[in-house]
Amino acid sequence: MSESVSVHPVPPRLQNGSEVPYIGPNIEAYKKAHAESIGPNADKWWGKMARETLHWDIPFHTVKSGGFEHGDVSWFPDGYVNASYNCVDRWAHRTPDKTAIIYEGDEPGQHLEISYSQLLREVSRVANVLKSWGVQPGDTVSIYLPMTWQSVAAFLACARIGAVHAVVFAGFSSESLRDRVNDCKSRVVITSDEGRRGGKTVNIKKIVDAALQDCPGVEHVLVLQRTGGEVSWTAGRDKWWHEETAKVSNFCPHALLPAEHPLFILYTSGSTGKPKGIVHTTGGYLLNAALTLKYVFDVHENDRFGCMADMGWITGHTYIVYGPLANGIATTVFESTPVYPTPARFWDVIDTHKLTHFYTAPTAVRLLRRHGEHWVEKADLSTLRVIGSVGEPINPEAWHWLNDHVGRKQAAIVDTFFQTETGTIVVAPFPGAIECKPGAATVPFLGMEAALLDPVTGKELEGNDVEGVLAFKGSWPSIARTVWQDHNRWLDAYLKPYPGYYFTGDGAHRDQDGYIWIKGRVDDVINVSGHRLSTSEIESALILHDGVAEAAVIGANDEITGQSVHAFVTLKPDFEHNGEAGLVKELAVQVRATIGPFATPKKIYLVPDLPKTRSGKIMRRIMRKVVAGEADQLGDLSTLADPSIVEVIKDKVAAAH
Ligand code: 6R9
Repeated sequence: MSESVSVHPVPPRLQNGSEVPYIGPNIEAYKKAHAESIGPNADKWWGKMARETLHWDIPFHTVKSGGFEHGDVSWFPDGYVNASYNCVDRWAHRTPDKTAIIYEGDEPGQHLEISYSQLLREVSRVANVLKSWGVQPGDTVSIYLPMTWQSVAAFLACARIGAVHAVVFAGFSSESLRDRVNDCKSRVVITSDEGRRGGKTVNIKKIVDAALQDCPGVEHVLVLQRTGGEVSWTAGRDKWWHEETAKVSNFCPHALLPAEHPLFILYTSGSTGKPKGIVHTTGGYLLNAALTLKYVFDVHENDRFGCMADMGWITGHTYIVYGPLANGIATTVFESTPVYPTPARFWDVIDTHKLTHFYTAPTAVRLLRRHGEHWVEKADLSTLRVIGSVGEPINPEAWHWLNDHVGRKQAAIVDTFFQTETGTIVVAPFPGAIECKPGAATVPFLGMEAALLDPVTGKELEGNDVEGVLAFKGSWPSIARTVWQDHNRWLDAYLKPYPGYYFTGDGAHRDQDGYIWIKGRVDDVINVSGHRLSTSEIESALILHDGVAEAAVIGANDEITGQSVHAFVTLKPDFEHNGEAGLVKELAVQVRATIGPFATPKKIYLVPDLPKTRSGKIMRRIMRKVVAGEADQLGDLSTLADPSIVEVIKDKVAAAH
């Protein structure tokens, strides 16, 4: 592979642009900075960064306590820090009129800029409403909101008073929302009447109403009026955002919170069915959100950052809300889609708002690439300095397309690897220092020590040109602390597989130059358009259908979405249906309704049986190979209980393509 890889030097806008990169001009600068931030220097380095980057209400004396060995990591444990104060008040005091949020609505031309002082007032008002409902530090508040600028205020209002926000991506079904609200026991839900996306109306409140039928603990629902559409109303429980915020004061003092106070819960899929409520704490998470944004994107004071992710995912939490605002720069809240009303939308947004940074996912790049270059050519993209990619490995073709047509060989491309659990970017290039190779996530962030382990022995693989599972030695401030009310699950999934290390669940290669290439998940997690889905979660959704006996779900390569969901389903013997096509549709609807539209299988195959070992284990490997067109490489089938099923599966798959 290494022979055909192209190497791209630090681009012109990071060599002789108006800003001098923090880390540069070459890899030696990175190596020096990294060496000074790890090993025996780590605590000193992190302590200095924490003091310089954040405002501490009460300074810390201890940098770090505990570790991965006992699952008791804590950072700055005796310090007090408030995320809302750090993201809003600091800048509202110094530069009240500076833009905090660029809101780009669904329809082109529908945009607003919100200043730091305006944001402070809105955050304060929402915080005061929550307080008036008795929300206390440590209480959870569930948020199910579309991509409006007030969503940012909802996050920060919680953080201001020490409430723990649990944001649920507004593409999740009512059932998924219900399970999450119940799991974290929220008394309060924040939502909107409707949403707008791609010219369509999304019935947000309707989904919330359906979910809350089975959430007896919810007492208050704060409803933002986004469209003014008709919605059903539960008197006593539902309150309009604009009415409630008009009753309270425009200022709310921030709560004094220990650094280890939980900032948020974010649910994510693992290898088992039930989503995990990943818990992040205030000081450590905020510090790394601020630092990774500053160094990986080389962000300076007057920059205008545009992260196109949804706020309901970790990328949105960290790189729409906390990272940009903790640096006091402008952040973009983009409500629409890359192709609405045309595939020129992203480029128009960058041009209109003079964005300096653009952060998206490979799936969007592949989609836009398919639409052709002519959509991007007309836009003035000369303000862009750094373009980021996240969510899945970026194919070199997509990387080159970004570099040629969006960056126009003047801007840097950073392929950033991280996870809900790591909170913030952990592997990425430094744009002013490192020559990039398309497809390589490149090097560990400062203060972090990546390790490749032999998957079987757990032994660390030294040197270069090695391949193994990706893990991290020692903790860093933004690593999650636990799974909400299930600490053993945290330990079992992440810290116990390789004692002393945090295990990412991804495979990786370190090439001859020491660059890290992420190879994808080594567990049963599928990545569709950057959305993490567990095979067992989708299987469980399918089995909810009356007719389904068993289901096996696999991920297959997909040109646009990276991977796609393929499901093999067996029916109960006495189940009667009116034809396969209708049933397949019903099953797809079942998954949409249970998890959300983004989890819908691309193909569903009805089969008489699944390939199983004699001990009853489903051999997903076989289905994976058949769907990948590699049926000639099925390997050893001798452990199969009924080898004849393989032929049936081959025929089914062939017929469906
Ligand atoms: C940020 C985010 C995490 C999983 C992760 C990995 C994949 C993310 C990647 C990448 C290759 C990158 N992933 N970034 N793979 N290159 N630059 O996506 O968080 O939703 O928790 O997913 O996404 O497989 O383990 P999350």
